[in-house]
Amino acid sequence: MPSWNKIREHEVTDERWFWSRRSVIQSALALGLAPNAIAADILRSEGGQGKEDAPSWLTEKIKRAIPETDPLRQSEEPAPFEIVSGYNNFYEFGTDKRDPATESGSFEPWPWSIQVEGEVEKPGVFALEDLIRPHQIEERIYRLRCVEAWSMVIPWLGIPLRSLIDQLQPTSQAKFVRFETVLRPSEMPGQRALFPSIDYPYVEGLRMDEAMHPLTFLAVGVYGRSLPKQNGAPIRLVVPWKYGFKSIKSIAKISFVRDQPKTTWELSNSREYGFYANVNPSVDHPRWSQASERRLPGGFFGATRQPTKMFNGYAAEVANLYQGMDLRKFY
Ligand SMILES: Nc1nc2c(c(=O)[nH]1)N[C@H]1C(S)=C(S)[C@@H](COP(=O)(O)O)O[C@H]1N2
Ligand SMILES: [Mo]
Repeated sequence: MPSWNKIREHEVTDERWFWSRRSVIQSALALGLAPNAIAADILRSEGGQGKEDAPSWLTEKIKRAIPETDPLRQSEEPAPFEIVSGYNNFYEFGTDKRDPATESGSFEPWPWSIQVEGEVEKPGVFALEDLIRPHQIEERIYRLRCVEAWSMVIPWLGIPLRSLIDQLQPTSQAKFVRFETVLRPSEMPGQRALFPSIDYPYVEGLRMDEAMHPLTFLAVGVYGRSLPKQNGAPIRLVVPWKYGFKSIKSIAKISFVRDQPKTTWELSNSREYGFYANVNPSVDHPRWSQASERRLPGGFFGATRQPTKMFNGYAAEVANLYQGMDLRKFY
């Protein structure tokens, strides 16, 4: 299939760019240093790209985060910080994997507020601090599987979405949660594009039971620090059993709604991208197979291809959410 090859070539080029630019990491990996040590090194050398912008209430809270408690997840090897923050999809800053890191300089995530509306007891505009401060920050080491058939392991910091939903108290009429990314064309070059590949603001959504699932996470940090802009500063969703596009970045609005929201990728091409977007090796994308994935960063000879697991390996936790549903129809 021609487009599959095209995507692979494109991504291989990206990887080569990484490895040439980042000899530091290469040698660190060769020496067998832990990813955390590598991340610390990069933070020292780069000043952390926006790290200083995060207010102290958050950086202090992040320091007190509970480390990942699940032994299975602890045993997963996260991608180095440089890959996590240098190989991104964030179309608001451009469509190349490097763009989110290099084109997000004008984006100012602080101060941040979120509008909460719809079927909820506590609507209003909240300072991010009022939504995060009441909750304990924890670490979650999750696999992220992009619909483009690459994946990486990322050590997020944040709170279960469920904790925030409990705080906001949706009414019994709320059946779905709808999320919207900030719309700031003056700070986001991708939103100024003459012929944008998707419509803005970026919209995502979850069924209420998916939103309340204990794995569903709101990240405010990664690798022991606040979120870099390219990863969705200051707050983004992480739904580890769904394709990465569900994990919406830089959330500015949360709506509790009765009807299933229309989401960005669905609107752009509903034949290729569905609302559910559960990782599923037996339901192929119309233009490529989803049976396997390239795990980044891989070794010197490129990323290793490995079989994709049902629900991205989280089937034991989430399969019951979809009992009786035809996952070919509800892709
Ligand atoms: N607002 C917004 N959120 C987004 C995207 C985007 O383009 N815009 N890309 C999605 C896709 S396709 C993926 S794979 C993940 C990537 O997250 P990461 O760059 O932090 O690894 O973010 C998702 N969230
Ligand atoms: Mo993705």
